Amino acid sequence: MKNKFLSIFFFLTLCATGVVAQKQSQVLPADLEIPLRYGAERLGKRQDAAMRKFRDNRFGAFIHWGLYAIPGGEWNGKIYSGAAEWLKAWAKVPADEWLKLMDQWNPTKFNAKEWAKMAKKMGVKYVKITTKHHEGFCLWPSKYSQYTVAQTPYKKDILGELVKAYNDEGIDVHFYFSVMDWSNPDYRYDIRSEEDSVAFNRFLTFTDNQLKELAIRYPTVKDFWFDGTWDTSIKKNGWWTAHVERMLKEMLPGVTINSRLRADDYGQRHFDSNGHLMGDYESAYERRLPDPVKDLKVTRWDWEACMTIPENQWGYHKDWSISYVKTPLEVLERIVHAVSMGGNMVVNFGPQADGDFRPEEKELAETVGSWMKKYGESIYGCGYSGLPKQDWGYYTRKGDEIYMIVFNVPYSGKLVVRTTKGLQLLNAIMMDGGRELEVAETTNNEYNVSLPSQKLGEPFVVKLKVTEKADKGNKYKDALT
Ligand code: H79
Repeated sequence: MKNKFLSIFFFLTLCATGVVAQKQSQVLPADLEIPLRYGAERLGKRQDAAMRKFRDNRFGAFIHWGLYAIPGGEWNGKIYSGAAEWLKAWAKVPADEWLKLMDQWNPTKFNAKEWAKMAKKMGVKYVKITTKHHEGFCLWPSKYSQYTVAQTPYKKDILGELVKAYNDEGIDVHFYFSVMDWSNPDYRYDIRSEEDSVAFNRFLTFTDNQLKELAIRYPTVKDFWFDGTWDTSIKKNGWWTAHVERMLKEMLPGVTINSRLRADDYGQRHFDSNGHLMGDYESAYERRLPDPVKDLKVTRWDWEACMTIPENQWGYHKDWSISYVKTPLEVLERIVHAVSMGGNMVVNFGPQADGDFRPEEKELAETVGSWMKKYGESIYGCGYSGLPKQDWGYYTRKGDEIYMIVFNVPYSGKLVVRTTKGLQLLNAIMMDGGRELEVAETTNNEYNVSLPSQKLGEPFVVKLKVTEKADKGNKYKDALT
């Protein structure tokens, strides 16, 4: 008993000092949890139809499109190598000067139907669109702001056109929304005075209004992905993030919300002070992925990663030569890596100011799309296999089908499969062409799958049929709950 009180005291001290930040997996026993008004709304994964759809989609595209596409990383003759959508900050451009770029917003080549066709061909099941990035410029005609597409030469509702075009192709639309807004003088980085508090409350009302407006104008939206929520001002107003989650879920039944929106009573973000995930899925894997051997804890919750094609450019940057640019193969490997660990992957595109995509992005969409056409069965609706990763590549799994996505063909031509206790391998076929492969059990629970001898030019997939021996425990089923 004494020990218990000591632990509670110790834990509360850590919370107060902020040491218990992001301790994701350290969930306390229920009787040691500290009471929270604005913590996780729910324990464990959501299992309703909308969440299952979110999860089964697995592969999405991000679109970062805003005024930053016009300068494309260059200001007053100087090229800035930082992220193009942050150029206003790098070049210290005052907000009113930056927002004058609106006079040049006239994407004459923009064609929402073409964008949707490109996404469909690439094989993405959803697209996340920047409705408003940090700069404050809105891709929809918001009645709460003077900085929107309606006040540009182009005038038209770009977001509305995109929602319709993607939905017509059967692609879900998700909204990116930056809470931090450099165009609004009421935004505060911290709350240090009564004046700050009054201004920031006005700002939160403005943000609520914009969010309600988005939900009402575009009711087919499936998800809100919040960004720009890391400032102290927001951490001190965790109640507001819980309110936004509830408000959107009431307005749009089934809508999904990322963890990045959320802060709890103590300003803990993503995971609350008791270690429970807030929002519906974890969204901190930005331009990085969990280690496939060491970080298996991520299979306990839903998560979505996002990545750029260059090192760190989300908005259009005119000079991609300033950083390494991933090849389509490297992009594909990251998609597979995420799915193999039970996550989704979103690949970013930064369209040009004229409304067209740069050639590198078009080519990448084509290459990834033709692979998905052949092997998408191993991605969509698939998740963590429960098997230990092997050097040849990644496993994904859908029920009794396990997919081996092979990136590195071993010199021996034999792929090692180590199953868990009770899992038996029945057969192995090449997904492309359907040829059955020879399978030899070498030791208990270890098999060798022999590959055909011809040289294989691209990552390929071997489909395994497995069965669970009835009397043994099934680790994989636990991973799904
Ligand atoms: O929209 C893309 C990026 O522009 C945005 N998120 C993706 C999807 C993003 N912006 N910044 N970050 C992600 C990382 C945040 C860095 C921060 Fe900081 C560290 C914010 C506060 C501390 C850098 C240093 C920016 C301000 C100070």
